[in-house]
Amino acid sequence: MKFDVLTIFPEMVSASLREGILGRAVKRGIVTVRLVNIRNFARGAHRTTDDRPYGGGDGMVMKPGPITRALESIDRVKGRSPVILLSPQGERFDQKTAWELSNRDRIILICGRYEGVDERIRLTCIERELSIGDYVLTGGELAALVVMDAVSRLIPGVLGGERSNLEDSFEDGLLEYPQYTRPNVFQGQEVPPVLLSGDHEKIRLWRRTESLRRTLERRPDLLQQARLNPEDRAILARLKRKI
Ligand code: 4FV
Repeated sequence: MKFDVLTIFPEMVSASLREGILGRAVKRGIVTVRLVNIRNFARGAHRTTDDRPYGGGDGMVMKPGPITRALESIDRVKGRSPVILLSPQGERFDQKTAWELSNRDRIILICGRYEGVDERIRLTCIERELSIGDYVLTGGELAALVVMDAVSRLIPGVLGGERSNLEDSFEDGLLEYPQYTRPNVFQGQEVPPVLLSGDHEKIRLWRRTESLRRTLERRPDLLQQARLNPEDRAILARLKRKI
């Protein structure tokens, strides 16, 4: 997987690409990230990438020229690699979108700053717009890192042996079950005995029940589109009776 990230703060992005699972994937060459500094495509003595909004108002807007030239500097086959703008006006980024994007071999991410980008960027360059949530960031870089992280961990070989992403939260539309590790008693709190039983069927059933319970309690909205089997429905009915 190859990411091209257009930003005026490349250091902000590269810093997070040196650590953890994403950093290891980059070191192993499973994921490559090319940082394109939009300011390198700005003109004028001060190489400005922003200007005052037409119609007045606070804040600044990113100029269309530098972003367009930065995008044109990338040798790509138009239409082959999605060009994605991170912004609060985008469609909500979720696990399903992460899986979708993980099947692409290349993704181009544009990070806005200030009040956002000139609208003509949307009209001419952007194929998709993604939001990581209904709040306003100071820039798109953190959102780009969220997308790169969530997508990269779905690429074979990135998570390595220690973890499969098949039991993730949202994998089947449910929240993940509670996790425990040693010691089995901590500050007087015991690990649920079933987890120490070695009875894999009992453990599977406990974990499924706890996933359904947690989803019912915290995110009942997810149950509508969750992939539930008859056993899940029976567990849910029992849980609802208890509430
Ligand atoms: C954002 C979000 C976000 C808006 C103005 C950058 C900021 C500034 N991006 N999901 N929420 N972007 O708040 O993706 O340019």
